[in-house]
Amino acid sequence: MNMGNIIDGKALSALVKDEVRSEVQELEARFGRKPCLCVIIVGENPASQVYVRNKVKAAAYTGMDSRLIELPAEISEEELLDRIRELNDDPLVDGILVQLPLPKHINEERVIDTISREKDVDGFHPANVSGLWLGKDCIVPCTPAGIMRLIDSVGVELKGKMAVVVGRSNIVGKPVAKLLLDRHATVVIAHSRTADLGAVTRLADVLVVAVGKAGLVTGEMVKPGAVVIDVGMNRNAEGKLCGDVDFASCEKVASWITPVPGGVGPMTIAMLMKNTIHCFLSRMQA
Ligand code: BQF
Repeated sequence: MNMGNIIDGKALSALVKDEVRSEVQELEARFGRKPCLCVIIVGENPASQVYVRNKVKAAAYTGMDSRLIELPAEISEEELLDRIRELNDDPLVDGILVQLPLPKHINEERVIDTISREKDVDGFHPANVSGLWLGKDCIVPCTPAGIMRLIDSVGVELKGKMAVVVGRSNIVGKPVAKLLLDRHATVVIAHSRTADLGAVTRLADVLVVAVGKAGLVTGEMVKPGAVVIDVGMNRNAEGKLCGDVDFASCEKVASWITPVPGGVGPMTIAMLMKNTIHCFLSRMQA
């Protein structure tokens, strides 16, 4: 078996963004305007600032319009909700995203509920969450959608395979488990309290790790030939970006593995562009 192939998320994300770029041109010709993504950041969290910059840059690359709205950390929840409502009512805005996490005095759930579900490019609104779990056509959260594209890029058949997702967040673990289930994988959701995590992860033909703990998964926890997807975004002692998977040891055992950086992260951004197109189209056709 061919071990240790690296799945190039950066290259795949470039393909997806190029696809979006030509879609943007077609949409502009057909509807007389480009899709517009609106990104809201509250406060000055340095990681969040990098992420929103990545999103605005990607939008520019695809040729779509974007707006970056930077709000002070002290803004009241009511004021933020008012800004969102304005954008909900703005016919020139197709996608609205509020960068998480938010300052502690703001209730994230209220914020997410306030974004119009038609403009919810993150797929976090309860209408989209329920749509995903009921198998309806809806916006799929960007990271889970990107993970599925990465898995599909290596041509592995999911039907009948064992998929283990480590992590149970609403943003990654739970939705990616549902997407794997839709593809007829047998899905196990493990997490930080799973007893003998290694015994569970060793069952996986496809292993998705989204916990937020550097080095959580090591080579002896991976089944030989497994596809390993690392969703972690941690900084080590030297300030270097690293995932939840110990790349050096897992790479020797896995058939395919995503690196950090350059794996899931770029695909998250690319799928955000796809979701913006999706929102634009459903609004234009409503
Ligand atoms: C790369 C995110 C945790 C919490 C909130 C490219 C990104 C990251 C890495 C990026 C992430 C992570 C984003 C790389 C957006 C992914 O080259 O490896 C892009 O911008 N991401 C976010 O918006 O919120 C997060 C992780």
